[in-house]
Amino acid sequence: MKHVHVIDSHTAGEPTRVVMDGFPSLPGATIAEKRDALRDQHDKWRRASMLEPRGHDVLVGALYCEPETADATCGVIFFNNTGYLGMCGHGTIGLVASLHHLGLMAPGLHKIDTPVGPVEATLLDDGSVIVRNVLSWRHRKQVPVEVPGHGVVYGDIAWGGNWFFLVSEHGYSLELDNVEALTAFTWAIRQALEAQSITGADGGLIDHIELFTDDSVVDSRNFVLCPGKAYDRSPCGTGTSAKLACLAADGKLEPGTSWTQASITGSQFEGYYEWEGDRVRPYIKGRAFLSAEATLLIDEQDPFAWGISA
Ligand code: PYC
Repeated sequence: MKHVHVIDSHTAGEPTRVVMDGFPSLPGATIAEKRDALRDQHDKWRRASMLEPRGHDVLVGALYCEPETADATCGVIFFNNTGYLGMCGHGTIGLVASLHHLGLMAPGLHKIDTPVGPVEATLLDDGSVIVRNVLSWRHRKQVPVEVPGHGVVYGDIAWGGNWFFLVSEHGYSLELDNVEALTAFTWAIRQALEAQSITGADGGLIDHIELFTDDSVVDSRNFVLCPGKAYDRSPCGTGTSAKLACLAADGKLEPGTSWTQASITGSQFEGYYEWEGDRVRPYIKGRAFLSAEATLLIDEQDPFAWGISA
């Protein structure tokens, strides 16, 4: 029997499963190299902990790692039901809450190494966390994509730690009772982008689609389709970072000014940014709550020991 020690939490409704130990040790001097080793040599461990019967489509995993740099508290590799994420805002907040629960992280500022560069997380006394994300920017503005069954859709392509296609003109109601139609629409956009070879910089796969609408209470409400076709229950930390980059590029939000982003579930993140050259440094504030501390058991004789996959 194999044992994997995990801490589950949710950040603004979006779940994170932090893997503390039980995965094989990974070769590599950097977190990106360790991520590659996990993906190329040990991917079944991701599948076992993310897919049914132990996981589900909405879950994001966070493998707790030794830091890559001397002054970091730890490193982390994010993954989900289909593969690997560069950065994950809600997952970083969940990681911090989990490490605090285990007595491994005190309130204050912590550097965390990720495959796409270091981020910083400040754990506040009230349990909320401010993530200083990787540098973010808008790569292209109002890019047309022909979406079969929907016509031409225009969106900005921006980096916030993952690649996003951000659409404001879409005619859909961003309400929870409309999730099925929103999922079908955003999945069609995602497929059309791929089919038409519309990418982020250096051919980066655009694997997150984000729709926006006005919100009656806060600055904006979004619907975010994640790579595995589940929608983000939180406002998405990297997606909010990409949004801040677009607002900054359009001159619609001054540096240091607070932006409150609501999700389709009504949960919220607060964000602001600073310019660093021609890119923006996003700051995202949110809070995670713990939901389980558990040991996953993997019995090699179980036909679904390594998850149910197509
Ligand atoms: O919060 O950055 C985020 C995120 C990415 C995918 C799901 N959540």
